[in-house]
Amino acid sequence: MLQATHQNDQRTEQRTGGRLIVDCLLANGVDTVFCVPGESYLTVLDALYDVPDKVRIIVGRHEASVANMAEAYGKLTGKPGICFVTRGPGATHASIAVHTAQQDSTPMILFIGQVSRNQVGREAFQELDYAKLFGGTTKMVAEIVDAARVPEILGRAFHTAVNGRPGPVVISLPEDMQDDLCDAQPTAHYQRAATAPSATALDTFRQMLASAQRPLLIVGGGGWSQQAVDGLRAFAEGATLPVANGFRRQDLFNNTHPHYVGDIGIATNPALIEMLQSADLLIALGERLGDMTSAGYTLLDLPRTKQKLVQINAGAELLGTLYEGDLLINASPEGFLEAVAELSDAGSADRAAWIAKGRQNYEEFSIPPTENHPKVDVAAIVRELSERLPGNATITNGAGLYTYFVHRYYQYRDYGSQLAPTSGAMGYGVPAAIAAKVVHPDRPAVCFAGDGCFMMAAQELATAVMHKLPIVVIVIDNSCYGSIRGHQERYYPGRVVATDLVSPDFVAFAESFGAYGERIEATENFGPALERALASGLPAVLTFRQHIGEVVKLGKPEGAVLDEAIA
Ligand SMILES: Cc1ncc(C[n+]2csc(CCOP(=O)(O)OP(=O)(O)O)c2C)c(N)n1
Repeated sequence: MLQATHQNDQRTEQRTGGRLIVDCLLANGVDTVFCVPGESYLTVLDALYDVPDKVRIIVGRHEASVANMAEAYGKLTGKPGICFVTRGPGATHASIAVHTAQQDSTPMILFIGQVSRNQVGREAFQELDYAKLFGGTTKMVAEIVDAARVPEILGRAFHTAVNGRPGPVVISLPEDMQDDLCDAQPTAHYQRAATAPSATALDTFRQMLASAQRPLLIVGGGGWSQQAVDGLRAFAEGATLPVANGFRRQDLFNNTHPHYVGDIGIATNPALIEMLQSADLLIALGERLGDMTSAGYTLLDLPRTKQKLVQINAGAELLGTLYEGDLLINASPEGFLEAVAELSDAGSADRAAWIAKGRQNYEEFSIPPTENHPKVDVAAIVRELSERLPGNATITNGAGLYTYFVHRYYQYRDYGSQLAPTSGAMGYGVPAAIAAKVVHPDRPAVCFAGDGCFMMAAQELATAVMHKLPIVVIVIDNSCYGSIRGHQERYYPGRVVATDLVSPDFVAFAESFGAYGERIEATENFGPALERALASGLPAVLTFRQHIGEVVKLGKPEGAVLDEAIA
């Protein structure tokens, strides 16, 4: 390892590569970074030391978590989430979030310390080839071997992360490069390249819209913004369209709006599937209609759907490449919705009835069952939470059977009210809630987690306590990896293996971090417990038991919940 020799050379106004990296971050509007420190990027850390009022550092306990935080930050703000980790072990830990950023189309830049340039290729201590490691999960990987090229490469990183289909970028920072002095100046702030439909495409779209009797607008993907979400609402109202949200993109259209007909993801409402299949026009805006939004590519015919299909995506590589589509439009949600703002079709009586039927089906489906309640009823708790929290609260989750209840019974209202990985990554919810609290300190951030999911990121309670970020975590404790257990019940009855768990006492566990903890013994105790948790001003864990019988029931064929993979 090299000895750090320089700060900056004041006489020549030269800067070290490390300082130039931080100056470029500042020039690109970065005010928050997530990290676990490492000796491979000490010079960058030292440059951050000088800008405490400009850059907030959220230091966490595991690279998977801080990288998930950065990913969630990118999802919430549309700005690249910035994460710093150390070489090999840090990078491999962080890789889960890079994969999520890819699947979720989230702008993110992961910076990784690297061995010195003169050691590359020797399998030096913790050395890794990041181009190979991240080649399949990123939009760009670069190693900066010349400090003078920091501005150029960071400029490319920011533009690559946000433009086209947003996604992750990895930048490797050889340790000695960070100490080199150079004359280069930081780049200007990155720009978003505007994308919009052509006049011809708009014309065709208008005609298709006008002749559709049973259209369905399906929204999803990345690159959304408040402006786009406002535009979506105006468009759906003006053009008389029902709106369905893709898997884990339920916050793009207010679930209480009369045009909202539900989400297509895990255990989709059969009536919505019927609506999808009997539609005569599908408009997929940002949504790539992938594995989870098509029930494993079974809901729509491949490659040609029997419904007319309009695909709108910022990523040209997603157009016509899975489904052929009748009209392909290369535009971001914002660019498309701006262009169609004036385009309205009053709609026929038939279309209003089509929407009303879809809405009624959604409403019936999203009301928790009124009988056969367990003592603590997850569905009722989710619905109560939905009713108690303001629309701008952020609800987060990872993967597990429990997410079925959250997605079905919570009514997401405002943009940014859902942070959930379409990659199906466990351990996402806690760091995502922390990121939500960082971005919106004045809004509640509530994480749902199974006992399995929680324990993949539970150490970040310490991060929440240290940074005074009062998230609420609701742990559904069923002493098993429930979703996998459910699959076993269904496909390998009587052969339960490797899915039982023995978890700690979650209340005592929370308290040991200095967080608030409370156990809920009956459904009706949930509301007051939530109020106490929120009033405590501390990070909080509320937990309750879910009987194994519930899990088994949901796994059985007649339970129907596990018809599709629970991710
Ligand atoms: C990182 C990761 N590891 C493993 C899986 C596979 N997996 C999906 S759900 C699940 C079980 C989740 O258990 P828990 O969090 O307790 O929730 P439950 O299913 O019991 O509601 C597992 C192991 C995954 N999706 N992500």
